[in-house]
Amino acid sequence: MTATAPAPESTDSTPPTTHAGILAWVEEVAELTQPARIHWVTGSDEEWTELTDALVETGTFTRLNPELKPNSFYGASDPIDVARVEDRTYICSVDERDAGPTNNWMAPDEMKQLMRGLYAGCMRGRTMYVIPFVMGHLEAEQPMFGVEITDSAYVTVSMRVMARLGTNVLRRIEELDAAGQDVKWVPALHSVGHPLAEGEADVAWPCNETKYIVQFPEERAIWSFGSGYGGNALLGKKCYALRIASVMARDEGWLAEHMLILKLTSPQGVVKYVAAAFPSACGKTNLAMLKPTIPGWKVETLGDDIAWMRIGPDGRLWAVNPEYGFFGVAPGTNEHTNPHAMATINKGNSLFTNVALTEDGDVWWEGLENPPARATDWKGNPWTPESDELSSHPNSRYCTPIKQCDILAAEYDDPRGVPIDAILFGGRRKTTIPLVFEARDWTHGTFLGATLSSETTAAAIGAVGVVRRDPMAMLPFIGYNAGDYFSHWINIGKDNDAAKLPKIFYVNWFRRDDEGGFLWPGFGENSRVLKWIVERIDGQAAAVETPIGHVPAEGSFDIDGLDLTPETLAAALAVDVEEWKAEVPQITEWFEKFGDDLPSVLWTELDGLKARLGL
Ligand code: GTP
Ligand code: SPV
Ligand code: MN
Repeated sequence: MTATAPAPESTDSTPPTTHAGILAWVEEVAELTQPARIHWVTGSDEEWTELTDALVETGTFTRLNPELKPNSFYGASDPIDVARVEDRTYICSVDERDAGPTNNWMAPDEMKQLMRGLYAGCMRGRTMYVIPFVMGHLEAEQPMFGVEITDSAYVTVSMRVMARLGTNVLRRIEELDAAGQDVKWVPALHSVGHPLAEGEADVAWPCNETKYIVQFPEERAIWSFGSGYGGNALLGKKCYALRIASVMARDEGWLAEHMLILKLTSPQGVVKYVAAAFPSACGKTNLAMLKPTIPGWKVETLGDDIAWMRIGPDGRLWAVNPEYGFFGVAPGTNEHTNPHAMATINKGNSLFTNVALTEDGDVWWEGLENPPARATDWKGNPWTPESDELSSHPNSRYCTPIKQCDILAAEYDDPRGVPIDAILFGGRRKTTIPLVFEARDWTHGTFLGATLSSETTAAAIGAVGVVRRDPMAMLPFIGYNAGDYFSHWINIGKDNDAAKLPKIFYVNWFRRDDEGGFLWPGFGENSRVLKWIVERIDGQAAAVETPIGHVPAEGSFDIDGLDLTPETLAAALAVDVEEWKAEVPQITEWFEKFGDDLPSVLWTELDGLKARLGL
């Protein structure tokens, strides 16, 4: 228990805007939630300092050693608030069918009534922060505005890392409004659900056992209650940029996807742009910042989690990253696996949650070099390398500005984005799925995406290591009927020139040998997979046709200088017909969930696979 948070000095109840819609909403929320004060977030450095100082004072944050991690902070959550809560996440469309069959649903009015009950007085004793933000560029043709209201200073400073926000966003909204444009902005309401009675001391990580993460797709509104964790609370990220944006994308003919974006330059100077969808904690951040092991190849980063993709005037698919920071999985990150992420966070200005705190005021996690002799683990207990418990939660995270990334591609600042040459789907599978193979065409690629499977991870509450279908790595993020989502993907292929669309590939870094070890070394060596993909696109690399798609032909895949036997590579690339035959009933069962909403071409694709497998 620590002292009640002091009011930051810039807190001022005089609203710094005349925008009627925003003012009315802020007033309505304040009326309902009864905050002690209202703070309109400016996004200034002074404000960051005030807020982080206050968070240190309340015990939420510990300031890290400025010589090691300048302007950086450590925090530990309540152990009941460590990941996304998929079973508490709802798509409250007017019609239940529009949420089905993969989302939780409740009628919007019913949900609102229930949540108004939870929100009533929920900000008592707290500051209500009003955060004007934009996902993507402020200079975009149609800027994607939002306003998040939160009663968490932790969420406010995390939002400042992850999204473009503050006074200039508010000014732009007002400008466009004054110019008579119908400016759309997504109202996003968040509360940790932990009001403070008069004189009651705050806790380091306020939250509530009851949690709701709710999207209203028709209204384009977000209501979140009870959690301070990333994807549940930084509402610009999964709630807006994926769940709500996927609905906008359906209506407007574009794609909002759970994908990294990278730029790859060959030794000959040929540039390709790659987007890749892997489920949560399955390797997007690591691939996005990959340091190639093969000579002469270069990777630059554009995004590590979300891609918004639109068909450009040239008929190609152009992608932008709507985010402004990385919210990355800490465990496993080190100088070998992800040196660029290490360099990014070591520049400072970063927030660390649920990792271990060392005695010299640094952070540590499993997989990082040089374990400290002693540390405080994420639960606040003394920890040594001999301890039985993990020092860090498996879903512990760093939150760091993307602008600090030393390999950020210059195109990151271009509101038009980059034209995508290849889309990769991938998951975490011990068996069955080869290291890499190529789809036969866009529709087959959509089939591969729609049937993507992966073992569950610690990024969401629930069992870990269970194989589930995670279509396009979007299972927890599709904001509408998933059958319609598949149709939308199919239509993108139908309505556009196939020759100009990206080629689709499927990868699996996680296949195991009989002893349980990874068959493929992964990380920087994944550049070899990217090389094969680029050479396929340019018609240079040979492939063999198999029942599932095109797999590297012998000799076409570069393992020069890699300590890997041809037999191991063959095992990593193998298409085992028996394993695939076992996959078919699972795909059938998955497709049956969708009833008539499944585009029939996906059944046709499955029939084709069965025929090729001899079923
Ligand atoms: P979210 O932020 O949850 O969306 O996750 P992500 O897809 O960005 O995953 P990330 O890159 O953070 O990787 C998650 C875990 O997978 C980390 O512990 C990595 O060390 C591990 N990982 C990433 N790439 C590879 C790889 O090529 N091989 C192996 N074996 N592990 C990997
Ligand atoms: C994920 O779970 O896919 C993440 C982390 O990227 S969160 O922002 O919490 O969703
Ligand atoms: Mn993610």
